[in-house]
Amino acid sequence: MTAVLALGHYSEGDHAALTKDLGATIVTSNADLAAMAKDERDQVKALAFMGHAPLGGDEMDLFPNLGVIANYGVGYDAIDVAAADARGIKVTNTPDVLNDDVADLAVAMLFAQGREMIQASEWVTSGNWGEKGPYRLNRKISGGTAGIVGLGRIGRAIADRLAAFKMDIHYTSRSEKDTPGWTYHADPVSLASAVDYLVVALVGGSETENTVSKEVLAALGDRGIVINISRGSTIDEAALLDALENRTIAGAGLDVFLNEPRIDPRFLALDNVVLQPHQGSATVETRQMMGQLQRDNVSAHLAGKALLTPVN
Ligand code: 8YV
Repeated sequence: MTAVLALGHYSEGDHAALTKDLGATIVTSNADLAAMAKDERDQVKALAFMGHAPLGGDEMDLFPNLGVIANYGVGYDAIDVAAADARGIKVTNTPDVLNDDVADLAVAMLFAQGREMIQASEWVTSGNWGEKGPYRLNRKISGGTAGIVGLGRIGRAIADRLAAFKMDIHYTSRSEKDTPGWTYHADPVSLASAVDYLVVALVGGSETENTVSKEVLAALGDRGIVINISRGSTIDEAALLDALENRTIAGAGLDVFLNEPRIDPRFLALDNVVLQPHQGSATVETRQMMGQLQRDNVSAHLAGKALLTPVN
């Protein structure tokens, strides 16, 4: 056993680097932590964490010498940071390196759903194009009105892309930003009533739970398309499913859900959605940078140096 324990389903490259560069022991589930022998747990100084299963004080207490939890991802809502604070444990994340990929996927889903690309592709592959004629007309996206829920680093990257499509940008955020020409809304209902596309780029966690509520979805209306690349928890999922089934909104592009990866089967019966398996940051290039940043934070801690991207 070594000073570094890694938890998660790592790519081959990350797996190799964790073991080679850091001599890490790798386990895949929270249950594996409690199964470790006490003398092994006592040696752990750093935990490289990947995944979305909750990591709380009980797990932290298994490792009396744990000094850092280095999260693989920008969102660290799975980690109880208050519990880490109380134990003097630092938490780090992997911000910025994934902004482009997550923003790209948000825009791709907006276009895929808006232009009905999945349905239109099925029109081709089913032979309908040859037998029945052209696919039905869909909708113009460029020049539309988009609302970004949460104008942080990723929200800004999405807004910049949509602005290039001549879209009118509205947003809601903790505070008004210096974004000339973009319209700030103090609350998400006001935002939703002003736009056709609602793109959710919030942090996860209890403070943003169900920000996109039944009322927000009603305000968005039947031309509305919801895009979510944040966390499933930011949307009232039952209300979203009702709205999609009853077509009180037009559609959705979703990369995140409650209870991933076993998502609500109601999603699978819908024909007005584009569904992705939480893959916003999942490119070879970006995952390499995320893995490197995670390992650099672990190395910094072991060397007694300042952490690169601390969150507490
Ligand atoms: C995950 C993410 O970290 O960065 C985030 O917040 O949700 C993703 O990049 C990744 O899927 C590994 O769990």
